[in-house]
Amino acid sequence: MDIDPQQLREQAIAVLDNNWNGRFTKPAPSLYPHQWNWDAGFIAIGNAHHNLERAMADLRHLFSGQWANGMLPQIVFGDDPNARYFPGPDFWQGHRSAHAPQRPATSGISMPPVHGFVLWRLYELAADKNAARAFLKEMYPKVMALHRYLYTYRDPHEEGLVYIRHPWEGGTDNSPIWDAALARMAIDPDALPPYERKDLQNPKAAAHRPTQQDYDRYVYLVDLFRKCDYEDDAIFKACPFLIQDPLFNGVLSWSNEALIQIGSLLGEDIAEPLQWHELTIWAMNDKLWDEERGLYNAYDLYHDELIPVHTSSGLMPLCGQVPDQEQAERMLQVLESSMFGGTDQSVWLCPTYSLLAQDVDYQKYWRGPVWINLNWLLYQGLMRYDMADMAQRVKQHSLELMARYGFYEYFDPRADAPGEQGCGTDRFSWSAALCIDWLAEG
Ligand code: 9WN
Repeated sequence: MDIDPQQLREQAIAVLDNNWNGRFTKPAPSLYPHQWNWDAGFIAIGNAHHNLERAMADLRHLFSGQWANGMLPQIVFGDDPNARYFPGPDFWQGHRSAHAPQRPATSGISMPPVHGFVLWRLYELAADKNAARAFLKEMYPKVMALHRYLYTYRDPHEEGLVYIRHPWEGGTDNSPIWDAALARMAIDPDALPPYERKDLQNPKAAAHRPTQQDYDRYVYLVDLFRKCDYEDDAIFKACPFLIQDPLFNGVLSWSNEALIQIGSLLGEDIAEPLQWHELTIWAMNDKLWDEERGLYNAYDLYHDELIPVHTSSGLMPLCGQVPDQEQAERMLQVLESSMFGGTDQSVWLCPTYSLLAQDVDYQKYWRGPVWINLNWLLYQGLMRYDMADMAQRVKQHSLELMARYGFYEYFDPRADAPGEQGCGTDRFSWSAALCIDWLAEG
């Protein structure tokens, strides 16, 4: 299909403009009416091409919700009275924490730390380097505080691997990676606080959203965190969901690297990010790398076992240049294989879950569909290893999906799928933003 880059770019900018509410960019017009953490990072990359002020405003707004202990929340709530989202601020009860800001209201968990490499990208793209440098100076301590929080409170054995304690922290809410840990959580649905999902009101998204069993567990965990007043030590002792995720730690590695670059530019002492960087890369290769399967596993810290499922999260450490060249070549083979369908004309790259898995579900959220942000991370990773052919394939598939079907949240990976390929909400901000970034490369 011939893509009209100019037209696609204009459409993408219109999506971002439409989702901008004057203070921050929403991930989507109605399904996600507040500000989300890693979304804000990807959105800033898109805006940086034509509206650096907006990119900076979004990140400033996000960090206005940062907690005093450095934790950067998954959601910073806006104050639109018509916003319908569960769980809202009343459910999170962030005020129970001694660290949460008075305002804005936030959730009490975090998300993959994309902000380091996002800042560096903003700087690279900026025409006005002085303004961009001043912004780096403003943000560097905040991102450092986030990473310090992660290494202090989320790496209990000081291994260099950070754990997440809720599927929403991973950003891949119902990924098969979490299945076993969630299934083993014995919860009594009658003992859960009452709640009403709002996500099912979106008719197109409803069919693909996480199940009721998933939501019961999401809610159970939030309730547990509230009961612990969001104290990390107490949560670590009580929480049955503690997972070291290769996507999260791969992104962390890339951002560590960016903090070294930013710190050097600003003349800061970079000993701390250097140490994080080396340790995390070493630990990922030592503990999470799976030579036989050719990708990185997740590790369940609570049950003390590897989680060997074939999700594309296991390929994401490429973006942080975690594998060496030989490992990266193994990963490329896996991507090319029928698991992810890399050379198969009937597959849109890159499915989030192995197409050979018995329970792959082509339209169910993070259990098979193509997501543009993961494609973008994969593309960046492949480029770092001079795997330009496959990188271009990932890029081309992403652009074509968006040009054909619109800026959807996720896409059915089967090129010959019956019905609609665009899934979830339309006019999804990070799809539009990363489209702009790709188009700018020509
Ligand atoms: C919970 C906003 C977010 C993304 C996540 C995506 C989805 C939320 C939800 O939407 O998660 O955080 O309600 O399903 O899974 O990656 O950041 O776009």
